[in-house]
Amino acid sequence: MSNQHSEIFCRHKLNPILTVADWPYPANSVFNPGATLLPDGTTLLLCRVEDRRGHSHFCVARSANGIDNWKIDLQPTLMPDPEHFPEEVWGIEDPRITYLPELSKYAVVYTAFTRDGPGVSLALTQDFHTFERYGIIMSPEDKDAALFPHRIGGYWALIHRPVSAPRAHMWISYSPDLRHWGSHKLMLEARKGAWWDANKIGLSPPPIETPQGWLVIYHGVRQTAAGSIYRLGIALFDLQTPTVCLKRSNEWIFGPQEPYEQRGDVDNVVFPCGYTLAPDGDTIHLYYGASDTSIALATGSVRAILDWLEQHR
Ligand code: BMA
Repeated sequence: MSNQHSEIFCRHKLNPILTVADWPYPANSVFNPGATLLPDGTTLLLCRVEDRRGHSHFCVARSANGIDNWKIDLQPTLMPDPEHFPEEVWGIEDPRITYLPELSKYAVVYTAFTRDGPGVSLALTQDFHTFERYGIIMSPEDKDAALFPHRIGGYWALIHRPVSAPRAHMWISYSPDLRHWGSHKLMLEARKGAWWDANKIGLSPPPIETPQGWLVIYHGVRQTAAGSIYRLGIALFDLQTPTVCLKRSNEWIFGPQEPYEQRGDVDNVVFPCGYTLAPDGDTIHLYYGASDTSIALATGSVRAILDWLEQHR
């Protein structure tokens, strides 16, 4: 069974594909990138860069094949702006990119590290040079958020992860204008007890639209005597009513296995914030942070993931 799992997402042999050694300016680590495919086929990663104070900002890396020859912005692309957005006082983290055809803009939903913990912030951009900040859209403690690419039933929809300690589940909220959010509904609950996804789960990359439903890759956090283990599972949700979960995997599909995933600033973490879908509509490139230290790539097939989910739900 475990051999089958490793076939769902196949690690690239050049992993980790980006590390702080590649960076054009001093930093501590680069990880948890958002991802998108630009109209000319270029892969764009919006990388979380942690500086040597422990504060994070974003920096763009571009590559023609999404694997190597990355062109990295020579300066930080998006810095926290605590003067105008006080919620960004301790940095910005974990960007998730969704292209919104209705606005011809990319939405970047990210974590603002506020004095009271993480909150969810939104910025729009057309070119990844200038950003239109919407500020904080979900108050702390909340994170692991991304937008759906288009309105559902006339409203924008956001998946996010508020914390109601000691448990944390995935919720969905709706907005007419991306600024005012309501109609909050529970979307997916963390399991209990010994499960790999007990007590704390969160969205990983933005939801993937398929004919069968919204395919969601989420992380489960298992607390152990030696620390947490971050692993990935999948679930499928109804296209019109994404609060309805059609299928959920019982087993995780991807977890820390290689040395660069098991050892780093935070051990035993695989944390994808973005994917790109090839023009064939099936080949998925999943970009993930490994141990809060570097960026790695795993590839898969959406069709094969859906088949596996059918067999393992
Ligand atoms: C989560 C987030 C991620 C991080 C992970 C492991 O809560 O803060 O940014 O990769 O923990 O440290």
